[in-house]
Amino acid sequence: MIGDLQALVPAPVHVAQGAGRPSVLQGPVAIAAPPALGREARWLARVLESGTGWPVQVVPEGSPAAIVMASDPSLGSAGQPPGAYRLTVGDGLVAILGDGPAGVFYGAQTLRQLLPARMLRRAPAGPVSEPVTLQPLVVDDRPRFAWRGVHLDVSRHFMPKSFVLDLIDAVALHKCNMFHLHLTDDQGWRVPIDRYPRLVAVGAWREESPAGHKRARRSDGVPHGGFYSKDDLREIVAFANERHVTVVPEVDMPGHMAAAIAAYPELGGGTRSPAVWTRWGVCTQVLNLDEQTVRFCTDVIDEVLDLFPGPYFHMGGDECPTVEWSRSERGRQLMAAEGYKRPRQLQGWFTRRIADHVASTGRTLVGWDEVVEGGAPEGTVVMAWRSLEAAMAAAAAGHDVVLTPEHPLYFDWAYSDDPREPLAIRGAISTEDVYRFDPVLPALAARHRSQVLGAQCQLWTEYVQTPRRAQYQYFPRLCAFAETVWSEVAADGSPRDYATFELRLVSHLDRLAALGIEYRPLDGPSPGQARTWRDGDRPRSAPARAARPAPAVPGAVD
Ligand code: TNX
Repeated sequence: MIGDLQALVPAPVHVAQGAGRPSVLQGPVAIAAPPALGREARWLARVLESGTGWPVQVVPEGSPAAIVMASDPSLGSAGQPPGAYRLTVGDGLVAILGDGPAGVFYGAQTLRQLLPARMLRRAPAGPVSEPVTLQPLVVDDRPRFAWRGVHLDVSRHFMPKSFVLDLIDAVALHKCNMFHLHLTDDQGWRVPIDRYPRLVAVGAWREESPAGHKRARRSDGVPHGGFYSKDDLREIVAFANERHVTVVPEVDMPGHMAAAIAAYPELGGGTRSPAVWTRWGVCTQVLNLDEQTVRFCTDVIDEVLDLFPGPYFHMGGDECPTVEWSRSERGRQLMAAEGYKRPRQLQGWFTRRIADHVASTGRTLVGWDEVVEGGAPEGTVVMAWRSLEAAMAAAAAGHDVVLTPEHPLYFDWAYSDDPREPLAIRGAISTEDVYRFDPVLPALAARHRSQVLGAQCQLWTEYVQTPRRAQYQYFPRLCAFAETVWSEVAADGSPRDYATFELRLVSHLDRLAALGIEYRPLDGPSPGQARTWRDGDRPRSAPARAARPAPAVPGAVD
């Protein structure tokens, strides 16, 4: 039994031996739930039936059932993020008590992890599954942070909808609850906007991409692109919603807009010939500050918010060079009219225009930490990516903060300096580095602690061309991340123990395998995942051993 308990990822707050006889699950299974938990009950019935082949039925509360779901608001407490639950196994029963639907959902996720890993498959592998005996136990659990986020960049490389859905499923299995979709950037626009059809007709496609590392300045000559339909995005939102995941859409502005400017050149500064960008990095071409351009942005936001009914809108705001503004007539006029001394203040002007509009829709604005420099309006949630100091500055300025530091939460970085690692933007961030990260920054004044909503891991996809490669970059780092945002640290403040996490992780990898997730093995990439060396794509910091030519491995993705 202890083996099973140790293998729960993320670790629950408390697990104790339960009372009574073991509980045996076998088909047919009934799940009793009140109407308010119908969605959670039907979801569990579906995944259980798929993975076991047992007929699973949802029945009204009070009916005889092997699994019972109920809400008990006293499990939660004021100031505590929703999601607390108690899972009790014993005397033939599995009882899932939650603080509400979220808690019941997480209790059900824990139940899935108590079953053999093969039951996470989408159909039974072999004859209908044998009965499963569960030893008596009580799991008491609750989330540590409200924002347990996973980010995906679908601009640099378009990722098919099927992959996005599978990823959201895995995000929910790990009890994360925010999914940040980076929908637009210099290299591709992925969300259709009816009022501006050229955004996808033109902006979703680029002629080619860098080959190897961007430093090599080579191109692959292969067109790339794609976009979701509005119904695809509605489906993604509904799928996430069923799993207690909120989708946060990002339309990055006023920088990172070359794809939109390629579609509508009048949005730009006219200093470069407009084209969907085919390089990686920071593009000096940005939105101009004309009133019509602000109008374009608010029009786009209206259509995006129609698709994404969640409480947040992310306006990006990162890496916006001001050279075009300083040189433009409009930029100079605005600076004089507003009495600005530095062109960076123009970004503050732009942010406030967007913020006013977002506020009028009743949503909360989110931005990368650069928005603080120009002066972001009160109430803006800040994602601190450049440094922990940026997080502290944002908190000191009164903002709620989500910690997204590039080290160790940028999963586009390589896992290690091993020359077999597939080509990555930088390195290295190990699963252990992620595990050791704690969103409670020791240097943050106690009075600002409650402004830390949580943390988020990012997958930028300049060097991540396929879903297989994305899975490699996420897993198992995402498993470690989930524990930092979900699981409480010891009451005495002692650091988390990576060795015991790794023991659980080894069993947890069987679950990922059953789900078909091509994670990175703990001892390094498999031959099919390892990189093939090509001229010019060696990382600059590659150690001497990289000089030895690696074998040409068929199936390597870059
Ligand atoms: C910085 S993080 C960026 C992205 C890149 C990423 C690569 C942020 C807000 N901007 O545009 O993709 O680095 O790691």
